[in-house]
Amino acid sequence: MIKTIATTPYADQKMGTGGLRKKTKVMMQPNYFENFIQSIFNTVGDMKGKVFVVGGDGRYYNQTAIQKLIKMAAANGVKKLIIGQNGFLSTPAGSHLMLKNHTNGGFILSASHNPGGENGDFGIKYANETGGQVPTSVSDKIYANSKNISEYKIYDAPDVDLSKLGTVKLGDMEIEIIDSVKDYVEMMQEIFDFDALKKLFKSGFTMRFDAMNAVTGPYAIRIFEEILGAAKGSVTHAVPLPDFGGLHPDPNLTYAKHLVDFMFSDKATDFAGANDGDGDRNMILGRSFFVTPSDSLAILADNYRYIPAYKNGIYGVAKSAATSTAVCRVAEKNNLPCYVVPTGWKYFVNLMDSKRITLCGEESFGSGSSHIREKDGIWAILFWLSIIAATGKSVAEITRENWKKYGRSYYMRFDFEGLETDVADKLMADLENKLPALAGQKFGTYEVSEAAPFVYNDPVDGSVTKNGLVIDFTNGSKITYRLSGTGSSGATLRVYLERPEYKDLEEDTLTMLKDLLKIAMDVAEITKRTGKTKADVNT
Ligand code: VG1
Ligand code: CO
Repeated sequence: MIKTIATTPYADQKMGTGGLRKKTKVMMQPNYFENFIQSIFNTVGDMKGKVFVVGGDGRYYNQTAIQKLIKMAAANGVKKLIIGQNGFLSTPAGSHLMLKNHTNGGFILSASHNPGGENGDFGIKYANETGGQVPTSVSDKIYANSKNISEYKIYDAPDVDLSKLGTVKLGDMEIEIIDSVKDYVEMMQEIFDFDALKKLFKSGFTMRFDAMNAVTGPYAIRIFEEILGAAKGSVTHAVPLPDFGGLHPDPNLTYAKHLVDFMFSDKATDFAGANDGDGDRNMILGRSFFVTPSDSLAILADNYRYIPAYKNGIYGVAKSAATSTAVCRVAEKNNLPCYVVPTGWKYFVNLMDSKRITLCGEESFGSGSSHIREKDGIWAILFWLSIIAATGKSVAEITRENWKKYGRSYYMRFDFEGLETDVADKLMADLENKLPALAGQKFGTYEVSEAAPFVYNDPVDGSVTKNGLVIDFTNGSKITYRLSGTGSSGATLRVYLERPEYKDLEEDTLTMLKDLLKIAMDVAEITKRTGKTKADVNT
C-alpha cells in the first residue's frame, strides 16, 4: 500500500562538492532522508519507466536508508531499481552500472572519504543519466524543492531481502539484486591487459592494497588476489565495516599513515595503494616513495599508450584548478588539450560526454577516465600496475623519469579544519577584495603575476562557476585557497601550494614550499583570523 506522509522541510539539504553530506545523526532525524529523496523525485518529475541504480559503501545507516529509498521509489512509480547485493556498491561500480544499463541515474549512499559510524557522517550521491553526479543547476532545484516539501510517498511493506541475487517486486516496481563486483571486474578486464598483470605477479612482484575497512575490499580481493595472483593477504582492511573500524577512510599521508609507514619500512612491498570509503579515490606508493596525486595524473597521461583501452589515442586531459599543472605540461608536449575545471568530479562529466577529454584527476587523490563518470580508485591502481608491468620500472623510477622529462611540481595541500563558518567566510571575502592590489607585489623572490578568483566557463553547457581564489607568481608558483564543500560541520580552509622546478628535482617538498606557505599564511591572515599557526592536515 502506498502511503502519503506529511512532513516539514529542513533548511540545510544543499548538496556540496559531492552530494549531500551530514552527520549521521542529522540524517537520522525524522523524515530527513525521506525529504531529500522525495525532493529528488519531485525534481526529476514523472517516474514512469525510470530505472535507477542503488548501492552504498556499507557505512552505518546504509541498510536503513536503502530500505527507505526502495519503498519510496516504488511509491513514486519508479519502474526498476538495480541494487548491489546486500546494498553494496562502490561509487565507480555504481557509475558503471548506470552507464551499462542505460539507466536514468542512481543513488550511492556514502559520505565518501568522511568517517562513518553513528557519530560519523552519512551521505547521498545522486547521479543522472550521464552516470555522473548532477550539475549545480539540478542540485539547486532539488534544494529549492526540499525547502518547500510538505509530503512524501512511501510503500508500506516489509523490508526487501537484499542478500539474494535475482529479481523481486515491490508493488509494480522491479528490483534486480546483482553481484556488486562482477560487472566492475569485467569492465577492468576490458580496459587493462590482465595477462600482462598476471605475469607481473608471477614474477614475484609484491603489493599491498589497503581498503580502509570500506567498500573496495571485496573488489580488491577478487581482482588482485583471486584473478591477478597477488599473494593472499595482499589486500588489507578488506572487510567493509559500518564504522570503517575507526579508520578515517581517506587515503592520504595523514589518514593512511599506517600504510605509508609500512612502505617506508624494511617490510615494504614493491607497490602499495589505498582507496577511500566509496572506492573512488586512490593513493599510490612505492618502496619508500609517495606519489602525489597531481604527479600520478601526469604519469597516467604520459603512459596511456601502455593501456589497451587508450593505446589508439586519447581526446585530452583535465584537472581541477587546485591540482598541480604537471598534467598540463605532459599534455602540451603531447599535443593534447588540458582543461582546468573547478573542484568536484561533476565538472569533468560534460568534457567526457562531449569527447573533449579521456583522462582527468584531482589533487585530492582522485583520478579516472571516460570509462565511467566518477573517479575510480581500483582503476588507477591497475593503471599504475600496467605501467610497471610494461616498463619493468619501479614506482620511484617512473616518477623520477616524469620529473626529468617535464619538470617537477613540488606540491602540497594544507587544511585548516574546524573553523567557524563566519570566520572562514570573512577570510575568503576579505582576501578576494585584496586580490586586485596584489598583482606586481613582491614577497622575497616571489612576484605576483596575477591574483583572481577561479572562474570556469563550461564549454558545453555555458554554465559559469566560481570556486576558489588563485595567486599566480611569475616563477610559475601558485597559491589556491578554497573552502571545503564536503564537511558536515564548521568550515575547512584548504590552501594548495605549487612550485614547479626544472633543475632541483630531489628536494624535500616542505622545504621547497616553506616560503610560499609563509606568503599564503600572511596574505590571508590565517593565524590572526583563525588562531592557527599551522595546518591540521598536510597532504
Ligand atoms: C573534496 C575534494 C574534491 C573531491 C570531493 C569529493 O571536496 O577536495 O577534490 O572531488 O572531496 O570527493 P572539498 O569541497 O571538500 O574540497 V569524494 O571521494 O569525498 O566523493
Ligand atoms: Co570518495
